Amino acid sequence: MIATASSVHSRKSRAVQDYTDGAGALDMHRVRQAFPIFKEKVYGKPLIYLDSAATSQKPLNVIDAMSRFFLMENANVHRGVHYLSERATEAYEGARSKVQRFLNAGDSHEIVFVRGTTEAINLVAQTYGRAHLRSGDEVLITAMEHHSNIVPWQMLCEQTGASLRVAPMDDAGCLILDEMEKRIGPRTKLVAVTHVSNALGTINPIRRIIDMAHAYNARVLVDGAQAAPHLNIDVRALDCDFYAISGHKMYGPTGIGVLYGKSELLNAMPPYQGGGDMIVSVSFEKSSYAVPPHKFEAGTPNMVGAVGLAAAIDFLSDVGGEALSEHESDVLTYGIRALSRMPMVRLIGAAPERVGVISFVLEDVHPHDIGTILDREGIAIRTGHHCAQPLMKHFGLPATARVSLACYNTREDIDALVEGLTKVQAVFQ
Ligand code: 7TS
Repeated sequence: MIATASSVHSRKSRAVQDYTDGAGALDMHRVRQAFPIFKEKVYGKPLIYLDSAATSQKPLNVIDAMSRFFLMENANVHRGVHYLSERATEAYEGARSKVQRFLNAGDSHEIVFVRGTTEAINLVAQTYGRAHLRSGDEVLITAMEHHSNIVPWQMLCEQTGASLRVAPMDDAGCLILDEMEKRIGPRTKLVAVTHVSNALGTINPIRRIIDMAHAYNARVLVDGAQAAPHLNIDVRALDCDFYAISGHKMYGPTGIGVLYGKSELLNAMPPYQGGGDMIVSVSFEKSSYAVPPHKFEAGTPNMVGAVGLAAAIDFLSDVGGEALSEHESDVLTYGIRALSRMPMVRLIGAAPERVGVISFVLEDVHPHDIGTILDREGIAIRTGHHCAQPLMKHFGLPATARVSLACYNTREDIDALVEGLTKVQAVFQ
């Protein structure tokens, strides 16, 4: 079946879904109904999904948009003159424009599709980093980074002779900004910092950090993997040089993410991978490269992933704004209070500005056992080091139990968690 003009048109002028009740709050019945997975049972029990920082569940409009692409628009992009190829290109480039608006980037050429945050950071390290860093230069990261914002910089430092410095955090899980500032100077070429900690939920004062770095002409990469599902992101207001996100953590599919980069930086950067679609001309003597973003998108891209990400942005815009942040903050505060009332629970991290995450340990119980027992109750949490081993070391822990929230979680989910943890305590008392 070929997409008709009207089916394509319907993608463009989609019907906005209203997820609020009459009073402007989220209608949780409607929100949860948007996620088919909540009809599933786990060990015969309703699914309580508290692991959205690992990956979020997917709303029906994302699943539908992706299947519609395969059913009606599938062809390779930027290649054919035929109808479907033009449709697919329109869908893919339309998704890029949607991401541009979502991040408030000035130009859609500043939006590079990648596999996810990990690839975005590696891209910057291996292109911008290798072109600009020399022995004696410094890359500054922080003590709360995910491994994907540590290891690429270590690799870059090994390749260039630059050194890696680390800004410390305090025991509440907040960056110590004075100490961070002391580590920024004329040698600093790049600062790479997470917007929101995946292990603690801390929201970092990114704008201040960017100003500190720019005072020394250092470039700043912001890891926005955990910020994108929860916060309004405005790359121009932040004035960040690079911003990285993953589709799958913000209600979109896996295998698609975005690197935002300022035009002048992307223009001057060498390509990341070579291949089709990133060139202007190729001869055996020399090839010339396309302009960004295509210069960084060698090979057939994840077209259906981009379409799914665009649908996820639609979902966030429908559900989002004030109502969503109020709801998420209500469930987070309720959860922190409920867990802090449990005598055996020790909460890890207490940043005043935080979103989405509660990390904790239970006296004398290995986090893995907590996760396993909760699982039998239908409750999904993550346990372990959360790919942030240096952060765990700071707290003197090998692992924590982590509850992470999304728009579909409710106070009832927290009540079920507390009940589950009471059972865990009973086993180990
Ligand atoms: N940065 C942060 C802050 C993250 O939380 C993650 C993934 C990444 C980068 C990497 O993202 P990816 O999409 O490229 O894998 N964080 C987690 C987590 O907390 N649990 O599982 C994955």
